[in-house]
Amino acid sequence: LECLMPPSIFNVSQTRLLDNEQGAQLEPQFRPALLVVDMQEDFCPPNGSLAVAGGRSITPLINTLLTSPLLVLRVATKDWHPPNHISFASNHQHSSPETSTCCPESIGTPAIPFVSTTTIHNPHNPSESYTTRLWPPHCIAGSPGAALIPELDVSKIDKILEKGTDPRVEMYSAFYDPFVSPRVSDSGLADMLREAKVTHVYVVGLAADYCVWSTAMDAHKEGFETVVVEEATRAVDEEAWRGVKERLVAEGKEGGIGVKV
Ligand code: VGL
Ligand code: ZN
Repeated sequence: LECLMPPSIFNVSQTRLLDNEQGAQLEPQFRPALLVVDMQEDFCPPNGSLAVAGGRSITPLINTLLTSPLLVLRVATKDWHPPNHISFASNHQHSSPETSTCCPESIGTPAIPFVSTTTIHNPHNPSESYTTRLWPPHCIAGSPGAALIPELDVSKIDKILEKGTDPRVEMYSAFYDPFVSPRVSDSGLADMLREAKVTHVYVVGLAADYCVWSTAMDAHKEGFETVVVEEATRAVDEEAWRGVKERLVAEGKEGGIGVKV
């Protein structure tokens, strides 16, 4: 079983566990958590409205990682949007010529899968804004597409967090939305990790170039040593993943905290 563990988790944890057993430290120095991001039907072939190629194929590895006795916390996230969510192209019919071809009236399969972008303003502070990509409707709260895929061993999960529940903001990260002054949505994940005295955060799931990346950046920002287990992720766009991966690694170097991929 251990040989199946990616070296990034297996090697580090072996060393740290030994330190702890020798009682060298009063406070354990290696308390890893696993974050399983958005392993939902809508992100998986064959029927997902925003299917990521190979999305289902990483589940056996994730299930193996979930059995690691070293983990002090195992958290799964669900993208969980209301039907009027700001990230749905169908909710921006008039925002650009392209979007008008997408789902004219209600939720449905868009004529073209990925259309355009929109600028989102902080509802509490209109001067703060960001431009974000629009998507086909996906992970509508309570719908079959929002369900975790049945292959995932949810019996091992300690806590399931829903994110993206506020219709007014995009929220790729499992921690919070991109606004800072003030923040609009916070899942409480950072507090949960600190309460469990987590030191290391391992991120797996979908999609590498959006929610996994964004979650890893925030985990690092919150002071956790952060590792994306690349074998246990898949990207919407391989090219985009290569780009953001560089930023992850650079971030790790700058802060002196390892963001290993
Ligand atoms: C995601 C696009 C839109 C993700 C979520 O889970 O990576 N991507 N919403
Ligand atoms: Zn989403």
